[in-house]
Amino acid sequence: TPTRDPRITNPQNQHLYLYVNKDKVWHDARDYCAARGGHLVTIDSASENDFVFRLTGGNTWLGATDEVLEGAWVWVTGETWGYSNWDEGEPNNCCPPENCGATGCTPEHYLTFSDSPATWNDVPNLTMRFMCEWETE
Ligand code: GN1
Ligand code: CA
Ligand code: CA
Repeated sequence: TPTRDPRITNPQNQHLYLYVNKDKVWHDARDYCAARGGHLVTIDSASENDFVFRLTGGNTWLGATDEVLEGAWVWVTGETWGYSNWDEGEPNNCCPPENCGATGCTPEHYLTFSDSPATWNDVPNLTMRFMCEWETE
């Protein structure tokens, strides 16, 4: 018998989402989703932001980085950088050298939900849980 598809549909855009309860550095989370035909979650509206936050509870990777050019945030899908929901004062590329992540003292090049619910923060390459998204079946 086939197993039930554990992905959850967002009624607003019909995209499918899967919460992955594994701690990975940002690149490994990105690659995990891509290997399964999806992508690390991207957020293009307040409603999608709310949907993803409710399912994850935060402290999870979002699918954007400015590692190529500091301050130039890009989604893993290449979709337009339009909607954003930065916490006050973010992104701040904060805190070197004491702010160190799983791959060493990397700059804050990776996007996550902040301590303030559902707002965004840039952090170094920590390990975090994450969500994958599929735009089609
Ligand atoms: C700070 O306050 P806290 O620890 O949640 C910083 C963030 C950094 C983070 C790194 C206002 O957040 O920008 O990404 O440390 N917040 C401020 O751990 O400076
Ligand atoms: Ca999306
Ligand atoms: Ca920050």
